[in-house]
Amino acid sequence: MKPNTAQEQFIQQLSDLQEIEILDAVRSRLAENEDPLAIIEDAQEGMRRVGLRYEQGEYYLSALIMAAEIFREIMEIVQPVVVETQVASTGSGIVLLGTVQGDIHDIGKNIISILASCYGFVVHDLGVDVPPEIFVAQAEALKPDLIGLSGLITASFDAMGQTIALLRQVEARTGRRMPIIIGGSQIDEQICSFVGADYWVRSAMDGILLFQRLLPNAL
Ligand code: B12
Repeated sequence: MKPNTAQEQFIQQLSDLQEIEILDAVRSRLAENEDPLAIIEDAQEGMRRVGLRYEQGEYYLSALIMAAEIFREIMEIVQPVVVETQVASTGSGIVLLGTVQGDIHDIGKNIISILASCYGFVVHDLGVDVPPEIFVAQAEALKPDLIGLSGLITASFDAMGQTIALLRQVEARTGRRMPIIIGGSQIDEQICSFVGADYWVRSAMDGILLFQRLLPNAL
């Protein structure tokens, strides 16, 4: 869907790294009872544009750092509202989550972690730059019902593939099937089949809907 003018202004403010203006806009949107997830989605689009401007040489690394800091501040405001409004324990089950080795992007993964907890899943978040062996050890110890891998940089796709190959060996050894979902702004169908994952998503809500579809009554 094409953003409307107010939405476009919001996205552009984040893309322009206008910290004060964007935080004010977040507060006003919440005051008008807007869905906090719609705010997060627009902020995600703003971040995508920051990334493009970096890719095109208009922004330097410092802009990515600044954008991450602004997003952190946005989440500080939005998160309590998400927790308050999204409580709907319609799903259940254990989710093992982490950003794969070599990648330190965690903003999207953290949103998934918060939302999945709100929706009744038990989340074990291993953090960022997680080696394949740690995923395997935790998968064996925690016996998750599904595994979510996050990765945003091209270099992380090999790590995803290695992690998934080892997790498939655990499945073969134990006879326990663990659906594997990958997520991140650069992920698509081609990467999903390249790394051997079962599913891929690029939005938090699509991720949660998928979790619910896969694990309606896991506990
Ligand atoms: C902020 C940012 C950073 C911050 C990250 C801070 C942090 N704590 O995460 C910092 C400054 C550290 C950073 C560093 C780098 N970055 Co950076 N970064 C970004 C940026 C602008 C935004 C990412 C973001 O947070 N988006 C907002 C969140 C909410 O969206 P999201 O991550 O996509 O997550 C959503 C979905 O994808 C999904 N999701 C995500 N994970 C998962 C997992 C599961 C299981 C599920 C279900 C769903 C799911 O749900 C989330 C919520 O809806 C992106 C641009 C982009 N298009 O992504 C570049 C980008 C990812 N970075 C890029 C690069 C190149 C780098 C660096 C290599 C730069 C450098 N020269 O050092 C380093 C890499 C460091 C490393 N080893 O990881 C490139 C990657 C290009 C590529 N193809 O490899 C991008 C795409 C920018 C660009 N267009 O060039 N970066």
